Amino acid sequence: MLTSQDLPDQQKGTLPRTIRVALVGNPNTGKTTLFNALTGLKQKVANYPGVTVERKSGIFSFEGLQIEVIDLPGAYSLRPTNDVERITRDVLLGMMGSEQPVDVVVVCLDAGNLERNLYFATQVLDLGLPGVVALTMNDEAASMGQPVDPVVLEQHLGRPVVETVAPTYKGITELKKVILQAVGREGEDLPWSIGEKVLHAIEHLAAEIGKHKPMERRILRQVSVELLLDRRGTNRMIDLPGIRELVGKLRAELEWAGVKWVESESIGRYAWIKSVIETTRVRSEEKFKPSRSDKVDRVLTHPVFGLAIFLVVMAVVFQSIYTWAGPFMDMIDGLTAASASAVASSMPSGPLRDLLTDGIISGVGAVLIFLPQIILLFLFIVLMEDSGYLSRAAFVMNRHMRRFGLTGHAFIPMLSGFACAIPAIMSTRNISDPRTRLATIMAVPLTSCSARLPVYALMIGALIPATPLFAGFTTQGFVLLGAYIFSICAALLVARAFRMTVLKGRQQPFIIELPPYRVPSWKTVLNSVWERGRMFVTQAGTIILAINIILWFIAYFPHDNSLQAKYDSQRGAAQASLSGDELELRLEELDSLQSGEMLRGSIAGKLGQVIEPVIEPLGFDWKIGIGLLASFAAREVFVSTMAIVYNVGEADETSVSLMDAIRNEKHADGQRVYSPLVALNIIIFFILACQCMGTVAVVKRETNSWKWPLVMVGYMTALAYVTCLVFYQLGIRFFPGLA
Ligand SMILES: Nc1nc2c(ncn2[C@@H]2O[C@H](COP(=O)(O)OP(=O)(O)OP(=O)(O)O)[C@@H](O)[C@H]2O)c(=O)[nH]1
Ligand SMILES: [Mg+2]
Repeated sequence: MLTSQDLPDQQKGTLPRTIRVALVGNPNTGKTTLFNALTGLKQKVANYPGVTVERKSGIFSFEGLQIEVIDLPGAYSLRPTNDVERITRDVLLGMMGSEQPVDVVVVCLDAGNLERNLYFATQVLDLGLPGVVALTMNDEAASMGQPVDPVVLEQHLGRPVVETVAPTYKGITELKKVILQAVGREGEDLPWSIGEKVLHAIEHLAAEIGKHKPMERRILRQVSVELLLDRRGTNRMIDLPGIRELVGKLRAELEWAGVKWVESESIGRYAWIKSVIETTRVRSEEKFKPSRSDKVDRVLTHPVFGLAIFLVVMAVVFQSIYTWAGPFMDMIDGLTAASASAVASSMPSGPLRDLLTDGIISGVGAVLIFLPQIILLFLFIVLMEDSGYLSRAAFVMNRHMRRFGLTGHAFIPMLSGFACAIPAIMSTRNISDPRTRLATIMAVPLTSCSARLPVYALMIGALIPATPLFAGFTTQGFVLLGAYIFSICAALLVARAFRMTVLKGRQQPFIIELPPYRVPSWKTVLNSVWERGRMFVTQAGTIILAINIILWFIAYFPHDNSLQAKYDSQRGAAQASLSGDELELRLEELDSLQSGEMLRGSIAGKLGQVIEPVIEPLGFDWKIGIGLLASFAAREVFVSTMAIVYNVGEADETSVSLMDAIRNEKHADGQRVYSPLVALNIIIFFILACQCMGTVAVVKRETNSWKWPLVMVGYMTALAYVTCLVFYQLGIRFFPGLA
């Protein structure tokens, strides 16, 4: 095994204190899986291209040395076509602010896609940085009867090639060793040729740029190739004095000489790559098996069957969220109630006891009860992502997305929006057309994120009957599916509205790589579900807890003690004149009247009443108003606020669940507050309203301006209000049975 003592002297002397290593390669080649295996971190991995969109770094130590690994977004070329690819280029060329250039670059090569992968790999190796090649997915290639021989590949590339299967840690130690050995060893040029005339032009240009801006030779060469050959180039060096003119002149000269400069690079590289590939594929005893993926794909990407299958998958997902989560939810509910009554019976009555039972235990419990549903939702999302199904769904949806001015690329952010809008908005970086990207950013916050799920689940659970429909599906599952479909439709329509007005522009072609189907790795699945579950619980235990405490205070104070006396005397009167069930009922009624009156007098109650006139036409009363106000902090807070508002923790023997409280809540005139119509309207409001500060912040960051986040908040608020108003007003006229 190699230690720092084994290194050659000249290398030891120059060894940096921390060795910086960049992981690069085409999208979906296993870079992040490798990164996680090297560093022990848990960055997101999934089986579709474009998962990583930011540079992420982590440190591990090996043989007494510190090694910093940088995981980069996948790229198809060093001539970037979108922001994600730009990051990779900038890191490799040391153009990332004040960041030091990397010491070693590890190129991931997917053995199943060697030809395309080698295109980018050779571009990177041409930079001359010390390089190592990680050959990934060779296990898959072997099972298809087409493994790649790493030894032969190593001879061609002139750099060490290590076969890795990161999900099982195969080759990781070997890779670490090879990385250390590579430090300080610049790579030789690869034996392919771009053509003499083009080479000459590149050198001419490099010399000219070098006069204005001294740079390392390899960077200079790279910049010159980019300026000369990339017609859509975004490199700012073009603005150096005289360079734009020189580029024009050199191109004209090449054309004059009959040189196809645009294709010169790809022709040269692919010619060489072909010769490499012919010798690296091991002719396996087993015959090459045509992939089963192709047959499956014919069905899953079929315009009609594909769409039908997608809808069935979604229906199963949302019905299972109800069916499977039920028993676990009951368990959490039971635990919450038990702990509230345990606290209540062990403490004297008073504000502190009320705070603990009503504010903390039942508030946080009301949110935690939805943990099983969140976990199931994430389980399904991960399964779709890691099996490779997501790209197929995007492919099927492309033709439908086009009608809305988007492409299939926008589908992935929209579907990941079911988890959370923040990473979904970041993943729009994969969309290269800026207008399509902005329209997608504006629309994604409408897709139904997991923070909304508790609100839907509460409303549906309390007010939509679980009438069986067919084959195990119930109305509840369908209303939930409907909420998600509604959110997607709203997002698409909004995108279309933007694309037809302020973000008008031509449609870009849609190209997506369909990754091979993979059995999702249980590690990825567990990781992702665990992380999400942990986040949800942490949030319930911190932010939501804090907001609950504040809410409890403003819902409790000013506490009018004379009210207590008034109701106590009425209770005394009832006890003297009534008995049995009648007495029980009267006492319950007095309890609810008292808490209603107390809440009405509290700060929160006053706030709710201030906005009541505005929300009354939507079918919402002032208590719901308190919930709406509070949910601007975080959507889940709506649920815990309702628990506080309806005094759910009231720890006596007849303690009721939040759903029962909602079902039984009445206006002063005895009318029920909640009807199925009101429940649906609350769901619609939560789909459309912008109630997430995190989203606003990420839109500000991604668009680099305040304009777009403000546009987003404005249109979402208006859309939510107007839609709910129209829905409710039409509903009470045409469907009085639901009202
Ligand atoms: N069979 C096999 N699967 C692998 C291997 N390495 C990674 N995977 C799987 O390949 C998929 C893609 O892995 P990622 O690590 O997300 O790929 P990436 O290169 O980071 O992708 P982007 O971030 O989208 O560029 C996941 O489903 C991994 O579980 C490997 O060596 N063999
Ligand atoms: Mg990645």
